[in-house]
Amino acid sequence: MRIDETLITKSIIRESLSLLEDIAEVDVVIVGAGPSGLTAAYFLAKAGFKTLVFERRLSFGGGIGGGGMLLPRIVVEEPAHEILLEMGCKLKELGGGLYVMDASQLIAKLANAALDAGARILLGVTVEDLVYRKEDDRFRVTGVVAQWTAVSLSGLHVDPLSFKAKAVVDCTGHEAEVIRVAAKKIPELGIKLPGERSMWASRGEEEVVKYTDRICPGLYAAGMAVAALYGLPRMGPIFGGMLLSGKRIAGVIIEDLKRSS
Ligand code: 48H
Repeated sequence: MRIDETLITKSIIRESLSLLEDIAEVDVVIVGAGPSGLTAAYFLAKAGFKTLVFERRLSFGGGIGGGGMLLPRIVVEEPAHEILLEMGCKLKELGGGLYVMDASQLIAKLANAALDAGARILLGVTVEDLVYRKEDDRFRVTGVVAQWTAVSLSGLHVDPLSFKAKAVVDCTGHEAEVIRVAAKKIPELGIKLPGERSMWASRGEEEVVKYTDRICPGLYAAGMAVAALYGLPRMGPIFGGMLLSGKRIAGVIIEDLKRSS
């Protein structure tokens, strides 16, 4: 077989530009491809919404790959295990409603489920700002401002691009990076962001799901970003709360978008 280098170059450029043009306007932008972001992407794409995930790193999974202190297993509890069974994960029952599974399998299955459902995941892109409007004295987030992570790291002065979305979800984990931007740039929202509290697994798991919701029109949060936003306890390497938080925010957004259409 004769491989034409020019064809490789041209097809990558053509297909990538066509993708970028298509994602300039989507239904939902999810920032962060960790467990909460991938689960939210799965449920949103499955419901038929045009869903785009921006991930800063060149890999997905967020904190899953680190397991517990780098030991390659994670724990998940009922009823979140049902999401994983639906995705074809192998779980080992521990009793008391707890299950243990392989961390790399969780990353692969979550990402695969989101992609198969139709979500797009763009790796190596950092969301650095928001786009918002003030309408009738209310603030509405209408998109994100993103930059290639390599460019951000280089320190070069390169202007970013904006991506329009009806809903933007902060799934950036402990740092709650998108909410942090909103707190700084839209002080009228009165966001405090106290940061997560010390470990208390059962309370952390329950509360992270309970507090998962819309922050203001167009802006939502799931996963550890919710714990950082409301000062909830951390839970360690148990991931049921992250999955259920991702599923819950998908449900909230689906209702909001159906109502506004
Ligand atoms: C693009 C970004 C940006 C940005 C960050 O940390 P994550 O795994 O987040 P969650 O909330 O889905 O899951 C948290 C879980 O992994 C965890 O840490 C738990 C349960 N801890 C408990 C405890 O006690 O410690 O994933 C966030 C993802 C990462 O992949 C980041 O690279 C990415 O978001 N990210 N992507 N633009 N500005 N900031």
